[in-house]
Amino acid sequence: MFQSKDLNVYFICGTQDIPEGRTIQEVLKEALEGGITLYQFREKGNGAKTGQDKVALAKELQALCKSYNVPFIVNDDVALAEEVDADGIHVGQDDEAVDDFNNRFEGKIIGLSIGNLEELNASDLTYVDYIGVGPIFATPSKDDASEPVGPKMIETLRKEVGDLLIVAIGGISLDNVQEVAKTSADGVSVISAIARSPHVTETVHKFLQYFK
Ligand code: TZP
Ligand code: MG
Repeated sequence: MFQSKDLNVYFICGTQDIPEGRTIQEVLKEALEGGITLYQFREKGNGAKTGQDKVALAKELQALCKSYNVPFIVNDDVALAEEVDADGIHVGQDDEAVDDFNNRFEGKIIGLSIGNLEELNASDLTYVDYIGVGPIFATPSKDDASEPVGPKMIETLRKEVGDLLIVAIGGISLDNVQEVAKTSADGVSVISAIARSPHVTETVHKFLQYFK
């Protein structure tokens, strides 16, 4: 059963997010050692793998997650999520509509990005297990990110969605996570503050402290 604690420290990462001199396998393993609660494979942008290379990498990272009992979620790529039998799929507002694929993801985790009330009102959440809300702060990891909405957006959307799980995303670091932890968000989605940390395991430990 997918629940609030599964979203506490949700690590998102693709090869494009890894600093020079490191590998995604190394960084993910250290993040898993630290106790990340969910992992999303988001392979997109400059230098990202495609085709069979992407499939092979997904399978390798999925096996790593499995050995730590951490669910493996695929970003955007519904076909890949199906091919590797991922634990779930996360889509944005411009990706394939949840209504079009939900019947192929029964019993799996479905996440949807929502940036504001307008997007919320335009979204059917019937089959959605959690929403990703952001960008909360300015982010270095998404070229087409919209303007930051601030931690307040969590409460604005919380009033509308009731108990639906919410994870905050965008620019979240150990310097500002406290502001997010004070809201009703169930957790934080993080790319750079974990992927670029010189001490990944320790950084994850520190994030976890805010969601006990
Ligand atoms: N969606 C909204 S912001 C973002 C995504 C994928 C990037 C988050 O990365 P970071 O480095 O944690 O700001
Ligand atoms: Mg997307």
